[in-house]
Amino acid sequence: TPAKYRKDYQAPQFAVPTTELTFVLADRGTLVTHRMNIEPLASAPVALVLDGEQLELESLTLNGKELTGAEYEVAAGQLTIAAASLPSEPFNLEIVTRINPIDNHALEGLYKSAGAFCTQCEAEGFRRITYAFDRPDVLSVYTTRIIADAEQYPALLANGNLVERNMRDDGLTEVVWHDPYPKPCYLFALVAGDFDVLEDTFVTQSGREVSLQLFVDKGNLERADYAMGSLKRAMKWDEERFGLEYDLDIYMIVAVDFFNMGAMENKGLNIFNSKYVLASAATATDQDFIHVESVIGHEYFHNWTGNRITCRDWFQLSLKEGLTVFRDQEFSSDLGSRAVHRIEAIRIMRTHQFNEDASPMAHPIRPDKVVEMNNFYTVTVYNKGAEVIRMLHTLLGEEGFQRGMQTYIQRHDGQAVTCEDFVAAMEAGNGVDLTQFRRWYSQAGTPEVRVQQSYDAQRRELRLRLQQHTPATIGQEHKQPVVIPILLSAYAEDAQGQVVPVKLAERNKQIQLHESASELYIFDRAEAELVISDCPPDTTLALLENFSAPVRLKFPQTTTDQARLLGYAEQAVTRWEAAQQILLTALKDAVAAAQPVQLDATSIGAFKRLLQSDLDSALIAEALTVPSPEQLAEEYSTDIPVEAIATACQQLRALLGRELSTELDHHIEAALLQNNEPYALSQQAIGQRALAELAWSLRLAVAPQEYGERLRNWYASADNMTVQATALRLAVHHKVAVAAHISAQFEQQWRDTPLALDKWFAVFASQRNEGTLQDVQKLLSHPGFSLNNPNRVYALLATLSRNLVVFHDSSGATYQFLADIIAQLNELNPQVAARLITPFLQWQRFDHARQTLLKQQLERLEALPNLSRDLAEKIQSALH
Ligand code: BAL
Ligand code: ZN
Repeated sequence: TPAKYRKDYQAPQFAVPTTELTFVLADRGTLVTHRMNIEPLASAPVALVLDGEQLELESLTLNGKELTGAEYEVAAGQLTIAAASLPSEPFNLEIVTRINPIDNHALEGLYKSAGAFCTQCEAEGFRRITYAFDRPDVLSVYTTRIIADAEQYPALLANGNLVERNMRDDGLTEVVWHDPYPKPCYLFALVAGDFDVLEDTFVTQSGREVSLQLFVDKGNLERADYAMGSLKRAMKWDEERFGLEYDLDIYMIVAVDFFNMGAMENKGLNIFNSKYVLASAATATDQDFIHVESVIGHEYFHNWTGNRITCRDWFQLSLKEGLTVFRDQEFSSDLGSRAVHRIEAIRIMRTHQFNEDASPMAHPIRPDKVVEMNNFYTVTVYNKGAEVIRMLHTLLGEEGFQRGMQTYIQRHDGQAVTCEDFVAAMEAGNGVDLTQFRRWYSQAGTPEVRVQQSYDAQRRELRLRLQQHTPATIGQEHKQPVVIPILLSAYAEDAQGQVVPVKLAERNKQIQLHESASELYIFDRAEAELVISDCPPDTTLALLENFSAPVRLKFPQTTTDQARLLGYAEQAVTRWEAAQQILLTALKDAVAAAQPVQLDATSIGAFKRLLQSDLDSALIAEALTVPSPEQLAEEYSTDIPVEAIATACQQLRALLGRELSTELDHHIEAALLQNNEPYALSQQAIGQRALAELAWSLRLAVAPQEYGERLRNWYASADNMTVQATALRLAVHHKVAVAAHISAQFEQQWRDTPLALDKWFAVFASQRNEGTLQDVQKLLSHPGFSLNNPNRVYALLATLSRNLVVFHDSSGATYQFLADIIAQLNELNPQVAARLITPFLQWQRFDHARQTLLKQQLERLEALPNLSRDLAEKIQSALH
């Protein structure tokens, strides 16, 4: 499988000022006519090479004259017209191909599912529609004509503005769309179907009225309101925070049930996985609502960071994705609880991104080598990419960051550019030098920062010794020190015994004040020493506050210090962090000693006070959430002790459940009372439900049967999916006697609502016990399940593959089961197959017996006939 390298980039040799596409839609034989107006750019004549896959070429016509077989060649996914057959002046090329949307289960290019046609072209799907310059740096103005039966497909949509809609003599309808903004082909979109439409308008800050249309499957209108509201909030927020206004007269969103990704930012015509559009209190959880808002925002924000300014090549994906994730995170944080959103982002980094950094597929946020681009839509490119943008924001401040953004947009609007261009714009907008900062773009792996502190009582000096080191990753043996912004603060007792902040910037010139409530130290060498003078004894430090850099911090602290931060730190995220460190340390100590988990009285006292405090309920719940086995596993680079991890996590939940029983029972009673009030999506109500879930889960870990009736009442009296799904999960996971009853009710109520039924599938796949695999095997033949639908596969099978304890069952049965599934998906939908294989890749991090079993499955998959590029790249990275 040939790889592409970032260093080999070459500018395009042809420009395509305009493109006309005509589709005559048919299930098996859609006819695509692709006319390009092409301008040669090279000084000498060169061959014209177009990408194309799974196409039937009908004709090829240059300046009105059909080319003969001798003038072009079709081979290995490319169509080549010899230089000698090309004019040196601009020319027109017309390509007619036939494609088969209904048998397209890979869901790339044009496909038909659930009665509607739709497209997915990013990254390289357009080449499955027609032969094309399928690369993001060839921008063109598109006109799209769709010919179809309008009775069957009343909605015939493409990018831009509708310019014509006519009935033809043959009874078919012809529509023409024109998008005035030049775009790469990955942003092309077409939809044809029969939908219900929710319509609204938005008036931009300059007074233009934009028509908003949201297309959903018939009968789903009442589940579309929240998405529409989210879109309007996103449009307003981008004007207010970034000064960016929408640029077309119409913005359309279509929700479809078969979609590999979350959503796609096609110009003026977003296509969404219905999971991120449809939401009502009855069918969606609090988390679903939050995700709808953030994904709607994310795709909308791409209009500037992605569409108006796009990527030069796919190695630059983080240019648009890291930046747009940062923007959607800020959107959610400005509208909701900033601390809770930050905590979710930190959890994703520590569990999933650190995991990827420790795997053979580790890559820098700007990869250097790619076999299958679809494999690089990763937590590294997206989420670590957003953390890198966030560090720039921390270093430059909000004003400086916005100055850099303005420079970026002024310089590059309408262009396809690189991550380097973005960093250069940030430098120019601020008059700073980011030379060393650029290493965040080129180095893979998670840097480790070790900090040791010592106190000299006589001189009243606190000394900090810092070291940083980034472990080797495949292809990158030696790493350079990176720029690590460390947000920090310090606390000590005053004369009255009150815990008060200690200002560090007054005590060390290298530490600066910062616009957040923390101070800032920039650690950019392999080693450094900080001396804090005139420092009170017993000062407690909070380091790397707000997870100010995507690094692992190794900073041993006593529980006294951690309890102090938990009780008194000014920043909510720091309090959460302190609680989590107490829990994580208890887990690691128990695993290391092969002893039951213990917590000291100081920690328990701090947790009790936390539960009684008037802090945001959501934050209390986050603080007391026992780290997952998956997160704990990331603390071990090799010989991950699977069983000991599972046991420790379980014991810690039971320990908290026992020690905090009075406080937790109080929250369980409050949860039952909350059901008397109608569902509300306020921060307060969301927080109360989160805290209720925590309270139930900790108490059920101690005495599952004691709570059975109350749990059933909680379920039965709920008017919303959040409580229903939580009660179902708790009942099943804790094997409460009422579980079968609740499960049967849930299945009965939601068997015809696939997105709701997905929650039921996921509950069984996320159990942490021996029967889990058998349950999942049975559910494969449930009438609501289908391997063809990515959402079903993610709910049941990706959930299983991410379930550390069950996936790594020592018998190897889950390995075998999932490898069988992956082999089937290899034929059906390689992108989805490649997502499921992720946990196999880290075979070297487990004991010898598991290594052998995992490797066997990888080798078996490697030998598959028709092994997809997606799987081949990942398997080969793991085995060779
Ligand atoms: N561009 C692919 C989907 C997304 O990140 O918005
Ligand atoms: Zn995106």
